Amino acid sequence: MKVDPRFSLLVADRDRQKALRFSAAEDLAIGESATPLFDVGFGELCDLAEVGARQRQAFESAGDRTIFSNGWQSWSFSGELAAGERVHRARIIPNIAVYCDGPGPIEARGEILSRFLTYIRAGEARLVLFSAGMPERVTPPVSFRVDRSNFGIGAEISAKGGQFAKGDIVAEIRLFYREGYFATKDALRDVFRGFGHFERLAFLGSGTPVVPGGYESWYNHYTGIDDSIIGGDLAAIGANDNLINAYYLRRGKPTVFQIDDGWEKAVGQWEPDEVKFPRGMKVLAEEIEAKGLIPGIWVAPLIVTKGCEVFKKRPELLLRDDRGNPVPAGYNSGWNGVFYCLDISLREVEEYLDGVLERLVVEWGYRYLKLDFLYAGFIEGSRARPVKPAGGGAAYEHYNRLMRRLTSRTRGTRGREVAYLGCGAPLEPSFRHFPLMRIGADTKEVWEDPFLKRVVRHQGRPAAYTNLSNTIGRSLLDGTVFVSDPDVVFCRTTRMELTDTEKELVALADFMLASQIMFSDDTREFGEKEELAFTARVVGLYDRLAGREYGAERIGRDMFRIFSRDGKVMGLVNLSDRARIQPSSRWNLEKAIVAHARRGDDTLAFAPRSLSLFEG
Ligand code: 9PG
Repeated sequence: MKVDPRFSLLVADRDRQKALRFSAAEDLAIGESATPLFDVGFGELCDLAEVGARQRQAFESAGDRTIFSNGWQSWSFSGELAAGERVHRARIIPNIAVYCDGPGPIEARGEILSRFLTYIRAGEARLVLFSAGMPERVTPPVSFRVDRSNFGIGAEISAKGGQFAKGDIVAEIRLFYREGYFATKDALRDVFRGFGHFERLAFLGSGTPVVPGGYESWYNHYTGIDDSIIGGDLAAIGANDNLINAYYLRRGKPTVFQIDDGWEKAVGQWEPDEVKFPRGMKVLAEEIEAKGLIPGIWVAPLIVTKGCEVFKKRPELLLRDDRGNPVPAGYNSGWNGVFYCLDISLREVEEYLDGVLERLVVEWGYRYLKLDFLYAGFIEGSRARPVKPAGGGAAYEHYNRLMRRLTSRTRGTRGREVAYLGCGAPLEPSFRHFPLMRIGADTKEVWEDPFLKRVVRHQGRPAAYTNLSNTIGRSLLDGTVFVSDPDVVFCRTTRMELTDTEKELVALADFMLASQIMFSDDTREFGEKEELAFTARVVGLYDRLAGREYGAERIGRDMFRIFSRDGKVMGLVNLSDRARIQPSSRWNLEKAIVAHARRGDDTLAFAPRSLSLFEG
């Protein structure tokens, strides 16, 4: 292993894994956006992980080796890539690529960039590398670059502006070899249990993983909300057998009712829009609470749009480039184009945002805070306070300090517990603050938006397809690193381009491979024959599938096996646009739980965009 001379390495055995602990070999001031830690060849990695000779041979000769790529933030792509496959970067609108990229150079030809964790898989065999961090100390986020041709791996940290004294630990990388999905998952769980971060969510549900659920306004109304629309939604939730009432509320489970984007004066100005919400937001939180639901609200604390007050009146709070111009943090056509972000190194920004959270949680009484667009904390720029001891100099140190403060109100009004959901958030820097985390792109009432898919090619584009591939791709993180929020399940038929089979696929994949079930339909539109019948079927399936742990594994492009730990349930997910033929010997149509398959001679043809499940 070639270790960068600025660091020294200590290898230890922990949790039946190798712990590679890197510390500063000298006093260091980090000036570059990506600092190399080490480079290692595949053979040496196998030696280090004590992979036996036979397994290693199998590894090297397998025809179906894949590399796991985990994108930087919630909306970035995550999943296994086979030879020749790559993730597209948004084009045409460069400020959209900013969303998903993360710090450091984008991936070069011939390599796969993966943040936080990566693995190489051949059949059941997995060689896994990840940044385990340390519960007692915050370390910089780690990126891995895997060479596609020889599986050599380079690792680097993102710590620009940071300083380390000689001997300071800069990273703890874990390495292990396991066979099987659940053996891998257990190894991750062993490490992240040490952070104890799930305990903060105990009130949202019982069991592991916790399964919170509820209503959110976004995919129902988008920004078109007002006091009477929200009031109407609230009244309607309990009025029929919709998913949230049937599966959560009526069964006495904690249920969220979350107001999304559209309540505020402007993105970056977190006061109620007085025209839409003349009674203010506090009274709504009380009304939600009075109905026995947990009041939730959306806020994007780190970003500012051109129209908002901070942008105009407190320009000194904005992150700037070295010529003094505000740095774009993204592009959103709904927010009249380019938007910007705050300089999170500033005390004034911390005080200002702390005041925003104080208002939402303490003054108004919201207890489920969806903090969105958090990736903006890592946008590169010249931060005003780069030097210790002003609070740490690197983005990850500022981010950590700020997020700790913004999520510090764990009890709101009358001592009731508060939960924070991270969204659009950098995963490694966020997990200890946001055990509840959006792990994928927005789902949408359409499988793919052709313009976003073919023209913009943004990896985090809102679409059922991108959403599902992330839910599957990140299933190893659910219940280990995160209580995963896969975004919403749809049961509606109006304003809806997904077929029943596609909606069922979303509903089941979310339930089996992630934790939170959010929902965003207008339940007043629901009729007995269609929406309520569909809902009853989903609830029936949830009840039948509950109590087991599930996993998924890629078997081909857009094709996945799905299975329970106990082997009692198995199935197939086809995310492709074509029917896919599989040998029928594995599946017994007589024992189907849900099947979208047609029998051929010795084969089954699985319908496009479908999930089939069988009793094993
Ligand atoms: C509110 C929304 C909802 C939603 C969030 C986030 O990459 N994109 O183009 C992109 C667009 C919108 C978006 C995320 C990504 O939506 O995920 O649930 O809260 O903000 O504006």
